[in-house]
Amino acid sequence: MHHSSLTWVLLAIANSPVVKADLATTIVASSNNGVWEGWGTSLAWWAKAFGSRDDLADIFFSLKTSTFNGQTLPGLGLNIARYNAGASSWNSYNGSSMVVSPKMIPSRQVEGYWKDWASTSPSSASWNWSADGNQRNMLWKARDRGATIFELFSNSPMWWMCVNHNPSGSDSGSADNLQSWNYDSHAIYLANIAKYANDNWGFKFQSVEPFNEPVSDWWNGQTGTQEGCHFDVGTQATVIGYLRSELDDRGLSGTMVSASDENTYDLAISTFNSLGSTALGQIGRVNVHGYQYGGGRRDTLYSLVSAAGKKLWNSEYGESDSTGSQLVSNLLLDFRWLKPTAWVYWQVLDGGGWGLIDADNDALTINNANQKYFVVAQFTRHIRPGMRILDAGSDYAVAAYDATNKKLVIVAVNWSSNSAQYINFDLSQFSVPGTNGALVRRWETLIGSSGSQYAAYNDTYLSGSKFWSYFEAGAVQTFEVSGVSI
Ligand SMILES: *C1O[C@H](CO)[C@@H](O)[C@H](O)[C@H]1NC(C)=O
Ligand SMILES: *[C@@H]1O[C@H](CO)[C@@H](O)[C@H](O)[C@H]1NC(C)=O
Ligand SMILES: *[C@@H]1O[C@H](CO)[C@@H](O)[C@H](O)[C@H]1NC(C)=O
Ligand SMILES: *[C@@H]1O[C@H](CO)[C@@H](O)[C@H](O)[C@H]1NC(C)=O
Repeated sequence: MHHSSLTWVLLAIANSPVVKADLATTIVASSNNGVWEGWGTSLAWWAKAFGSRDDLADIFFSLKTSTFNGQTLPGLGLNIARYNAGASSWNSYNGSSMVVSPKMIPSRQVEGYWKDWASTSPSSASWNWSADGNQRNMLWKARDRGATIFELFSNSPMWWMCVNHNPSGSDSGSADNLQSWNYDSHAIYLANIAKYANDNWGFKFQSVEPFNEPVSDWWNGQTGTQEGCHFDVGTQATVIGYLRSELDDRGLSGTMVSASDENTYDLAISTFNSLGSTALGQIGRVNVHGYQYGGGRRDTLYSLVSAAGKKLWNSEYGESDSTGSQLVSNLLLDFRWLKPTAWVYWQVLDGGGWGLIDADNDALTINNANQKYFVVAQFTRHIRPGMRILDAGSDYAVAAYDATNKKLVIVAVNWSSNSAQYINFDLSQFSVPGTNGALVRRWETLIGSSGSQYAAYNDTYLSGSKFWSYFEAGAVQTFEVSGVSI
């Protein structure tokens, strides 16, 4: 810091009527927590339900403002779409047909492309490229609005590859459900989809993820409500090898294999440590889910993955807190300790507080946006692909730098449930910390069930190399400072 804290307090007093409990935040200009690849959502269920809707595509994948159900919704500008290769089909072959869990939720059955094992050739009658039209439509709508990164992922192999023919998991939940004669079939399935997309769908999948929370034991064909499959780590390693070869054989050596989408940071660490050097060498990126919330060793996972020279994504995050509080807390922990280069929400449309917009994917009804929607907008509309993520030295803020436009973005929150305060931002470590007196644009959303929803203000100015803002309790604020050089 260039200024003493006394100077600081005097400055703050001179510029604001009341100053209490100030928090000083120094943005670490020399830090580099990675080049941001973007924000995304998995398609799967909500896109199967609503894949034909242009209005929803605008809301999630563009930056334009829409009116939806009487609400003004700033577009989230998501640029990553994860497409779910289905595991279900309703045909019979050689006397076999799909076994369905008694608890299966219909909106979570995703139709797959490979109907039977008669032929691996994608042009044979064993393959139906018309399957799953809705989810694919949303993929194209995302692309048409500027999404640039696509991942193909699997929740379960096709039903007929599974031991019990049930794509919700083995009968015990904890046993591998992919039959050993189908280890390569699962890889062929995904590689054929990636190749077909490359040749016919007008885009390339950047990566293919063959698993979803594979070491977890809740993928149970008797009780499952969705598609899922357990894979022991040794089986994961084998399938990763097949997938790498099948992609290469189709001229897709530039398509990454990502793994393993484990449920928690700690499970991702143990899988990473057990996969073995061959499989690790075949993975381009580690995907992890954020369901450990405030727990787990994000820092250890980051160290392991970065030391291995691989990328790291939080490829799936979700919870039922519609207020946005949990989301902001966990996202800021991710920025500080996990240092992912992309962050992907699970289902942007869903019920029970899980969706950014409340919806029922079975009844096909859509209600209002949750406050969580606007909280997400505070991040996704400002921290954009290509920016360098900077350390703000705290769990209540993150910063990002756009070198092309010399723009600094800061997103910060005050967690206090019953009191407000000023938070100060010190840019003195930048070689040019903006221009004294210049406007700092600001946006605000209140965590909770009501209050500001991405309200914009032009009322904040740089004072030397600092600025400050009053934070109501639960306020999430985004700032953009122009003319900044590192
Ligand atoms: C939020 O405000 C309260 C009360 O002024 C303060 O004690 C707390 O440290 C603040 N927390 C953050 C993370 O800004
Ligand atoms: C069809 O099922 C029979 C009896 O289970 C089996 O012997 C045969 O190998 C199967 N054929 C194919 C193509 O799977
Ligand atoms: C392919 O899938 C579409 C969509 O579900 C379905 O309408 C069609 O009947 C299927 N065709 C074949 C040959 O299975
Ligand atoms: C703030 O100023 C910018 C130009 O610097 C303008 O584009 C924007 O609309 C203004 N926002 C508000 C809320 O007045």
